[in-house]
Amino acid sequence: MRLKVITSNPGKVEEYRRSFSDLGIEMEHLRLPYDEVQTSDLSEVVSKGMDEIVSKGVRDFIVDDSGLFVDSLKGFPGVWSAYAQKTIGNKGILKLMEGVEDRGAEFRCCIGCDFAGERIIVTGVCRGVITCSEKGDGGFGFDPIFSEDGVRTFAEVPTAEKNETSHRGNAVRLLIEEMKRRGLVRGR
Ligand code: ITT
Repeated sequence: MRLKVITSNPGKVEEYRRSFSDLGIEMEHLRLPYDEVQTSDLSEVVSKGMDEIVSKGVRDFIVDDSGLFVDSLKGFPGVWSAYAQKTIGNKGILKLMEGVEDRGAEFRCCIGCDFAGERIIVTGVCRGVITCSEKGDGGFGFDPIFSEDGVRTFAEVPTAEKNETSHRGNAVRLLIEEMKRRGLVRGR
């Protein structure tokens, strides 16, 4: 069994490969641009994106829209995470948080999966804190400034360990549960 991961982000593909390897599902990276509608709802972005991809005749795929929501910044950068990452970057987020005591934040990941003609959309969340400096050189995006356990950032832990608690790992677990419930993959 094979699923295409439609993204411009190779870091996401690596995480999906790890998560799905136990189920014997192969992940193939496909760069296929699709419109990301402007909305405050990640699942709406995913759902509209899936319609567009299916209309191009592509099936059996995963799309993923994610974001970092910082409590003290009223949820910014949230749905503007990709833009914020490209413009102000991690240093810019740290600058906005200088002297801020409340470091709480959460990552959210919405996965849309088209498989065997069925559509599943799930969202995973991971709560943590924004660190005071960048740490680690693994992972991607906001990983060097986000810590789930308050000790190490996601850029300091191996991918398999990040998947155990991350927003994407949690979304994948929900997805696999639903795929099993619908009989799309085998397992209890
Ligand atoms: P695609 O839309 O092409 O899949 P993208 O990197 O633009 O790739 P998103 O819009 O979903 O992906 O992500 C918004 C931003 O959040 C982007 O800058 C990512 O690098 C970042 N991001 C997403 N998941 C992350 C994670 O697990 N760790 C750190 N940063 C993450």
